Amino acid sequence: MHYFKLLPLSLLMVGLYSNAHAEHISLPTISVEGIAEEETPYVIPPLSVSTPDTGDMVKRLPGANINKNGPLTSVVQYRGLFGDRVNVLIDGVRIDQAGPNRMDSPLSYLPSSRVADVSLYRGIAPVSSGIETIGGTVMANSKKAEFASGDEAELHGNATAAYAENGSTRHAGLLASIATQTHRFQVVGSVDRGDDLEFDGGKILSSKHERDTVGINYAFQKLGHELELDIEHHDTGETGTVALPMDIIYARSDNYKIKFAKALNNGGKISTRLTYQDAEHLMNNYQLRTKMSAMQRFALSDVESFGYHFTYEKDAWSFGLEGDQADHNATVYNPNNATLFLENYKDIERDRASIFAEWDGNLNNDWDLTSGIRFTRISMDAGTVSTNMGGAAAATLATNFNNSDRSQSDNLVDLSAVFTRHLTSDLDIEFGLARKQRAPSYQARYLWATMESTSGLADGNNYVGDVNLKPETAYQAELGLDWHTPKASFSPRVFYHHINDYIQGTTYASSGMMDPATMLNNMMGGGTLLQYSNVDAKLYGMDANWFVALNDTWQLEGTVSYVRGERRDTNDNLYRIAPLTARTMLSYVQTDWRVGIETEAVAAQNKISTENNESKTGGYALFNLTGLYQVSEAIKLSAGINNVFDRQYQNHLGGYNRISDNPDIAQGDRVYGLGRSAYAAVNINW
Ligand SMILES: [Cu+2]
Repeated sequence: MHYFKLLPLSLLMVGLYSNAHAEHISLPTISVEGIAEEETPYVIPPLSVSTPDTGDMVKRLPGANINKNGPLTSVVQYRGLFGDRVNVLIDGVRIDQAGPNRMDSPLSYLPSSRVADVSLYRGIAPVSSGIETIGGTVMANSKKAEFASGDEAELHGNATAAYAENGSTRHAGLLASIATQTHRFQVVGSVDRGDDLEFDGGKILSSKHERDTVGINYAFQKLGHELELDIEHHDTGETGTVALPMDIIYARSDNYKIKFAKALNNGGKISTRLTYQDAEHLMNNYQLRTKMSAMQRFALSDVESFGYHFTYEKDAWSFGLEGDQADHNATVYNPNNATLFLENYKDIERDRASIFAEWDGNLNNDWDLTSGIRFTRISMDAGTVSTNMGGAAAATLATNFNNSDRSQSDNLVDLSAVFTRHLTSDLDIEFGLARKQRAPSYQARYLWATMESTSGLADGNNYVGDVNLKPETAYQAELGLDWHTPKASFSPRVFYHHINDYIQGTTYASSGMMDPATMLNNMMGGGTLLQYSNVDAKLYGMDANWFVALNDTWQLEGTVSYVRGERRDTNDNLYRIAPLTARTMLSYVQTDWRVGIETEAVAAQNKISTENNESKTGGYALFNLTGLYQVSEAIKLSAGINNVFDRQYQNHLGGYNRISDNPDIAQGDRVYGLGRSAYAAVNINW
């Protein structure tokens, strides 16, 4: 009984963007008999209809949050770890970023109008969920058509459209399919458009966005064989990223996937998957913002990657062989002098090869265990760079880099064991231990010029890399309860992460005024210069989700997330750690309509990173109204008002305004959160 699939965080919005074939959800669900324990991974249906950004759904998962660098540039944070540390899967696949600052973050590849669900492994991610899962695994899946149930071919589809007042945000998604019992063909597409967003006090310049996606998918199934082919094209147009030094002019990607699975006579199953991605990105600092001509720059970047994934599953066992190879480039140019260039990243290779074994089963009637081991080899290399920008200092840095030991490889070992003990029919206890590793990002290893291309850190500091960085090693412990009755549930988790060789910027050890990095940094404005280093860190905290049916029509539910991140080698804090956040929703539920009021209470964040020059933020509470009306089995309408009282607030994870010509937000101030926005949406299934 997948009871929780319908309940967490808003019954209110369930089904609004449900799968093309989703059946009418009969409500109230509190009469459902039999209560299951919380699902793994923990899934929520799509909730946000007011923004195009799937990050607004992900941040509703317990322990999850979003570092927002622009309206489409959401970087997943889970329990204080973010960016390259979190394994984000879109339809099961890890996507590489063409942008060295993660402007095309993985979530930007799946617009909210096409989302079927978002989920995460609470706490320790199983080793089978991916390579480099030190910060967990978070997933977003797109809507997919189903095979026909009868002998006849069937035509189905789903269309969604929404409008939000703030920024005149419009988005629409479409899925149309024709299917028999053995063949299925679907086309998907989406359109997102929006103008500059507003807060009580002005506008965020520039926070406009535009994005189109289109894809085709064919699937075949017969006698235990499954085959799927998928091609998608993504095109993000001019989109602001005020927390970063440049804005997106375009980010285009073609993603190909082929999957094959076969059920074996011995009861086992083999699955294979090949993926290919080709993405290109243009950004600049003068089209969506003003920059004096001497400082104007644009950058072209690209990534090409190939991935493979083979698994064999039988009974409780699964075995896998997988890997990927990514090739990155990024070059900076001066638009006013076509001869000038700087090769920021040149022929960067980051190749991963990995094997794993996992056992997921019942030890006896009372105990379940998920346990696995994974070995990974990561090989990285960079080409020789050149530049004619930045004078002698940059030339010296390039020469030093070209003479350095750029070819590096790391061997990683992941181990995990998560025990679940069923104490009573409605109470489970969970206990987990893991060791997880992550190799340095290509930015941390190969950033040779003093720049800010840091995988979306957005701390405003300039960085230099270090080819000799060691991998991060995390030791993780997790303890949780899962209490579930027909009328109420509560699933708290406490966790502790002990991370050795945590990669973080520390003050660059300059040899003096003639140090080439110091000289180049001074030439570029003289901001704080940090160098990626191995330090020691720990993170600990708790997160919980809960639900109470007050009576047949009223229900209350929510999540609370808290994390504390500290250095162990100094007494500093870690950078950009989500403040204590609690979401609470009170809903009134009828058979074909529902309304709710949600509060989002966020505490002040005073535990900031001195090393990163981070600034504090105050606490605030927002109120959102939501409503859903099921007109017929096929048509659902929804509407609501976010930030009803137009509260002015600054989200700690929202980054700093990098734009000099916004009269409403000073340069260097934290970007304001969105003001009031009324929205309406329609969802049609056929
Ligand atoms: Cu970019």
